[in-house]
Amino acid sequence: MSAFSEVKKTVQYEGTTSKNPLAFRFYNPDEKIEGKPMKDILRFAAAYWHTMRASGSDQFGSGTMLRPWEGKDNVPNAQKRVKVFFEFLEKLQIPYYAFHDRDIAPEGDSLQESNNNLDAIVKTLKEEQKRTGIKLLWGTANLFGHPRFMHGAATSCNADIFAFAAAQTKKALEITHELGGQGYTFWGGREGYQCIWNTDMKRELDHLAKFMHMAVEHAKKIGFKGQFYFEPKPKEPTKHQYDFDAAACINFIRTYGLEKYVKLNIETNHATLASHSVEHELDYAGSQGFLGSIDANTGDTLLGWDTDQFPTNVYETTKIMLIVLKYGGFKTGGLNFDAKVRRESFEPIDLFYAHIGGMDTFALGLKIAADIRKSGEIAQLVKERYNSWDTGVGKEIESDKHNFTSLEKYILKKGNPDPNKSGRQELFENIINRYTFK
Ligand code: XLS
Ligand code: NI
Ligand code: NI
Repeated sequence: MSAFSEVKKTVQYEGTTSKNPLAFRFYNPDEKIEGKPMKDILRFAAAYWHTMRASGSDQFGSGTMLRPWEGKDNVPNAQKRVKVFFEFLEKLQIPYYAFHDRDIAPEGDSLQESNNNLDAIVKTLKEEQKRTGIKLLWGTANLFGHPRFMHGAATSCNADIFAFAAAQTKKALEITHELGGQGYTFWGGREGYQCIWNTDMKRELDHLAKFMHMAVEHAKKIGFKGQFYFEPKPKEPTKHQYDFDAAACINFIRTYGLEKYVKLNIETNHATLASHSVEHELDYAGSQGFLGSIDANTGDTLLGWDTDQFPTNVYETTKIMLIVLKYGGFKTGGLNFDAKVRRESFEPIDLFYAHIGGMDTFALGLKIAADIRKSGEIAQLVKERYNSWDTGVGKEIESDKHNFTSLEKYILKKGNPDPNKSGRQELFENIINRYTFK
């Protein structure tokens, strides 16, 4: 039985002249870019929570999605859903997926019951992974949906909630490990606050760190060698989230001695909510050695919340791929489509169009990025901009041969420095356009 009978065969690369809406025009999985198959650079993943569980509801109305395979919210239906998901992944040639514990299996009346439900679903996931070769990019726990987490999970004012979250995360780590997951993600959920009057911030931050250390310790205990990620997001659902942006997360990770274990999972829409661009967040994380994985989506410039749309902006994917390549590519991470179709795009086929668009936009961005890197034109201009650091006093400063006194002496002797060079921003932009529109 097929859930997507409209999609007769696996979506294939047909090249730029194709008008087939169920074909890739740029994503050619085995085509080599910089000596590596495209699929191994991009490492696409689909998000279980959006692709299988997003209902299309918003603050003003209930769900709209037409999902003929859905039935009661029970284990047999959840098992059926897993099979539908894998049919979807296979038909799109998506090699990885990511999930929250509560997306894949229904929450029971007790933790024990929830864990039993998870075990049943993990069995099916394992079978499907084996059948298809599709892998788990990362797992995570939903520590925000249930009312018990209204004050947060690891940062709750209630110690029992911390304990519950720890127990839930223990299981989520164990199933991620059992499924061969390559990573485990922490996203703040409700780890933040609304009102400073009732909040002991220092205590909450200490607790969050304690929680992550417990996760690291448990991972060691069970032999989980995957990468931990911390996912920055500035607001939503709380007003002040502790994982505001890359800089705040890295500061937290270092302050609490987690730098050996935790890298970042950067999401485009979260970057823009923090008034950054995703390229800023990625380059910052990369420069500090914390670039782990990417939640690939995009926001809407006119809407100030996490709209989680599919990426369609080639400039953006070019910038992203330039930075990913600059820092040596993904190790355990990948491009996880943390994105959902619009409320109005309610038919199953829209899930295909959405992912095809996202995959093609990234494949094209990758190709352009590789062209830009190959010619070295931009790199050369950047190098020239900084060439005062390659010789003379610049080189000496970089090699620690100076201090304030010696630099005072140098500049008193030299006199006023020569005028600066032009930044040539417009020229850079024109060159990028030349590579983008050929
Ligand atoms: C929500 C986050 C979430 C994480 C996983 O805004 O993006 O989906 O990626 O918990
Ligand atoms: Ni995300
Ligand atoms: Ni998000």
